[in-house]
Amino acid sequence: EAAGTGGPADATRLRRLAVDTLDANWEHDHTVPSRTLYPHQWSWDSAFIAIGLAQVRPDRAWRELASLFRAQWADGRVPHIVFNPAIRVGAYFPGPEMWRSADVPGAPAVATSGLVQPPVHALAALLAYRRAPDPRGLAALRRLYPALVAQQRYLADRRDVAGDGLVCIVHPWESGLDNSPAWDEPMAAVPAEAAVMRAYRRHDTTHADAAHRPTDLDYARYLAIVAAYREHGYADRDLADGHPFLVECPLFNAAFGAAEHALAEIAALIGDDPGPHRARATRITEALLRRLHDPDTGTFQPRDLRTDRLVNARTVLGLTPLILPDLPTRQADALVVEARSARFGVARRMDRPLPTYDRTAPDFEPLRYWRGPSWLNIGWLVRRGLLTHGHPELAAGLRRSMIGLVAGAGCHEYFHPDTGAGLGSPSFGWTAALVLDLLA
Ligand code: 9YW
Repeated sequence: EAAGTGGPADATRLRRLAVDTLDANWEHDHTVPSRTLYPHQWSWDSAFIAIGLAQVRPDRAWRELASLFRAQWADGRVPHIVFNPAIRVGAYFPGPEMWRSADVPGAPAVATSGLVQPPVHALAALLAYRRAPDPRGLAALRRLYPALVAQQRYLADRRDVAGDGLVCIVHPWESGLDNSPAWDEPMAAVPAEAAVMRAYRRHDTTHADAAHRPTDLDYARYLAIVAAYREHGYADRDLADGHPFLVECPLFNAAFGAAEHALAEIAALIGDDPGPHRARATRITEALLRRLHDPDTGTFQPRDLRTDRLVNARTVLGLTPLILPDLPTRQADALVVEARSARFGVARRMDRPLPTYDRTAPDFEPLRYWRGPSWLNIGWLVRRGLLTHGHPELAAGLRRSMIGLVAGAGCHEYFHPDTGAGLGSPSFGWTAALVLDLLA
């Protein structure tokens, strides 16, 4: 166990650090993930952040979610970035000039991206309410509910490219794990050259070590996919005919299913019918089992719709369907075996943090972003899944390990998966919010 995670004084110190970080990143109606690297509002960041804010600043938790959903498009999509017009043009790349959302009918007045991120917002809203179950919270839930339903409807109606009941992501950024090895196979088929990046100026590599970030070739492909989707008017019609990246992601779809479970509970709280949400949740879990479960490995793998094959890389994405309460015991048990294996090392007493990628893989990279480092949001989801499926001791081990990371290095964006050293942005929103949640 990392030093300094034991006593109540340590917990008080960590809580103070987390609240200070959230306060410092608060920006009129939302929280920036990082003042330097990410000075706008990000979709799934806001969801995780609301969970932590609910404990200390419940009013801000609801404002965080409300401001994000004000930028929802007419088709129901919740954009993955909402640009703050007060931030200097060029402070973040790619900015509004790349997305040109103003040209798209149905986009909001504020500039946004055209992509989405994992829909963890209904779950966040439910958990925020449970932390602060007062009339204001209930009123906020009531206001959010139709927007959360529309978010799910967009994904179900427009993004089921294969017609199999699962959501297809059209860009690695939609997964939230941008450069995960899970995307290497589908990305290799996207035409682009690293040289394209000479025409642009990346900003991430001025705020963070380039060796810890995606490569220029990754970025060239990211931009090629954005351009393809934008030229298509961000319309989701006919994607199967030519869009260069079409993947069904286990985490995205687990979040999609968990959202229906959360919506059922929210519906019951506000006097609406939970039945349709429960039925949809069941269908999503069945589709995940049918389409993304790999019986050979016992884990879940992304499906590349362009080849109709499961991706081979064993990433932490595969463990996240544990958050689904209706995942059958047999498959849940197999995921726990995978989590406890040398690949991920989840244990009652963890000797190292949970990595984002199989640490025994030859291309495991302990410093590079989503290709190895440990991230609090992923640990938080896996811990939730372990609790959901009756593994409180493993969940406690993971919790201790995550708190130890923040105790040792502060509210960093990600952490070295061997040493626990802090990497990326030093004052990161969801790290602060989720450690508060873990300490509650
Ligand atoms: C980028 C804000 C976002 C997260 C993503 C993460 C990163 C943006 O930062 O993407 O420029 O690389 O991958 O999950 O939402 O924190």
